Amino acid sequence: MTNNALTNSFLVAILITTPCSVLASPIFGFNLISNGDAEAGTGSSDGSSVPSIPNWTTFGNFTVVQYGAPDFPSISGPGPLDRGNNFFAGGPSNASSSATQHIDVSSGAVSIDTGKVTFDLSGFFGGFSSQQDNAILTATFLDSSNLIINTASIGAVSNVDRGNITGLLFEHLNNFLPTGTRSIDLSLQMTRLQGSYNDGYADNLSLTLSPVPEPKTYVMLFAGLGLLGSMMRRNKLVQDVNRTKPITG
Ligand SMILES: [Ca+2]
Ligand SMILES: [Ca+2]
Repeated sequence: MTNNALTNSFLVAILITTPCSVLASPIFGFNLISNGDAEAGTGSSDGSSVPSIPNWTTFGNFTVVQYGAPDFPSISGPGPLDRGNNFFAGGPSNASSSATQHIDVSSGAVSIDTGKVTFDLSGFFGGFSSQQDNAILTATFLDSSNLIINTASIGAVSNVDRGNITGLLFEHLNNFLPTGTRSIDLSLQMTRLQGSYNDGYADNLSLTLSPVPEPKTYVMLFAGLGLLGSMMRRNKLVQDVNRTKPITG
């Protein structure tokens, strides 16, 4: 390999790795919630049982129910297109139940503390018929001492929002992640306001973190592309000159 080829390879390597190095942390760019779709494990076929739910610590009769169970969201009513088999539900005979999950994001500390990491919290939330039972997902941002920096909540889809139809609607929140965040506590709270069953429902919960690219990253990228382009043109000139050089001797 010639020096020019080596230099070009080096530049290409820089161009490929520079913007991506920002994304190198394993906490960026994918759903950080484990079993956010309630599909790990078997859901209750009628809502009356309370199976254990992988990846979540539950309180009260928080449960997972199969779509299509009688008097619950159906397989084709309002809800996610990719709803799978199950959704989270508040469960039988209780006014308040919840499930929590702790997410360590300390590996992204350097990027997080620049103040240029965004979080995206989303999910489907709903309830039963004209009842006001509801589900709320709260993300609590904690520092290295597990002290609360800030919180963000979505959900609380009302019966009016649903048009008094049993089902789930999409909710979404996007904002900057507080600097100093080292872990995130997630809590899915189900609240019963009518009847005996806690009909707070939720599914397809998602929390993703994304670094906002620095403007200088683009400057470096385009500067690098320009430099690479000029070097390639120069190399082509050299090759052309070599190709047209008269054969001597
Ligand atoms: Ca599901
Ligand atoms: Ca109810």
